[in-house]
Amino acid sequence: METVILAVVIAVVVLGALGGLVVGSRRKKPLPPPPTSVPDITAPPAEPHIGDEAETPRDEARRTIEEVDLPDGSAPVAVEEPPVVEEPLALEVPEPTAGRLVRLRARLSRSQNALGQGLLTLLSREHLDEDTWEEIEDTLLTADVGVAPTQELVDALRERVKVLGTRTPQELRSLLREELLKLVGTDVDRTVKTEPEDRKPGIVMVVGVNGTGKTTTTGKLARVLVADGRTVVLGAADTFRAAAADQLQTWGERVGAHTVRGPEAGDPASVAFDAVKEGKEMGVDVVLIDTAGRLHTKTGLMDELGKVKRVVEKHAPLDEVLLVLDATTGQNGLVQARVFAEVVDITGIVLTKLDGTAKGGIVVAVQRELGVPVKLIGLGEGADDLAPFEPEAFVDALIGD
Ligand SMILES: Nc1nc2c(ncn2[C@@H]2O[C@H](COP(=O)(O)OP(=O)(O)OP(=O)(O)O)[C@@H](O)[C@H]2O)c(=O)[nH]1
Ligand SMILES: [Mg+2]
Repeated sequence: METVILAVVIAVVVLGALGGLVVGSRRKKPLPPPPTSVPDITAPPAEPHIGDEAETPRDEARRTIEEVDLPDGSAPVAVEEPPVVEEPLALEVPEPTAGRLVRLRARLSRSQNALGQGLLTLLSREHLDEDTWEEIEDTLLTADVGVAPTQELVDALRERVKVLGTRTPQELRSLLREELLKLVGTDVDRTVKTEPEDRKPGIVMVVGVNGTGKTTTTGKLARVLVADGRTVVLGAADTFRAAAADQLQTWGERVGAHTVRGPEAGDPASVAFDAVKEGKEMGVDVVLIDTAGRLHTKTGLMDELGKVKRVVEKHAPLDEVLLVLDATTGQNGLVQARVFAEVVDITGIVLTKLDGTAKGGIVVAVQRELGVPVKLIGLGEGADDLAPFEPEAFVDALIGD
């Protein structure tokens, strides 16, 4: 019995010593080297040296603000937080989609005058000499119309102006309007396909490089659909950041659309798959899938996007794959477009941030490049600042009334 007690005592002593060592070695800073000239051997080793324990040990118990006495000596009063009452979110009623482009036209023309008005001014010059035609060409190129379309337009204008002889401003305007419309294209179907004939839900996937406006567009599109009386499920297939799913969910909550999300850093393809599955089970009209932004040059990420599409198509073919392009990036958008189109068969283009650029000509260039129509345009950060692309309203906005 005694030996057991002895053993326990020894163990406690040894452990205590060890613990002290560990804590000590953690806390103590190395002592400054003793001065070489006059070694002070009289100082007791326990006396603190300069720099020793200058700061409060981190693990020392601290007083919280409640424990600190107030200056008048009165004890602090514990403030009780009022219970959080969860109010049901009032659903927003999005604006109808008809006439949106007309409403947002001012946004477009504000920055587009450079193109439309610039061309009109040039065409109205008394002498349309070579220099003027070159300026017209430059105006178009600066607006990102693209080389081939610019050449076509200039050739057509030259021909028609010649035939016209005298030019009234009115004639010039309608001539330019016609030619620009030809370039933009009036006979393509620009409806966003969300209503397959034989099944529900319609499936739309939104893709593009980082920061072009995919999530915003997905949210705005959900509102457009809800405004048109359709039901929507959102798929947060951007699993890179939790904030991305939150962002999408917030858009959904505003109009009562359910968001399907997965674990952070999870497989985007499986989130997209589940979103369509839930959409089917809930019997909604449309499932919109938001994907993570990815650089077209990262092959791994592009492959992943291809996989998302293939996995979703185990349910049904996608009705739309919308490529979101930031209009302010100009010609670089074309390079992106080409690569995305190869990987996921783009069916429509959304040009965002047209409110902040004079490079509206990109509409023409990108359609040419892909042979895919621009279906929607983003004209601001507001929730209803997404408009169906209507060539007439667009061109009218360019050249003004
Ligand atoms: N002015 C303007 N801003 C826009 C438009 N569309 C989107 N934005 C803004 O662009 C920024 C990026 O939008 P997001 O929707 O988060 O872009 P994203 O493509 O989802 O970004 P990642 O998921 O990070 O790749 C936000 O500040 C939007 O408000 C638009 O049409 N006009
Ligand atoms: Mg996003």
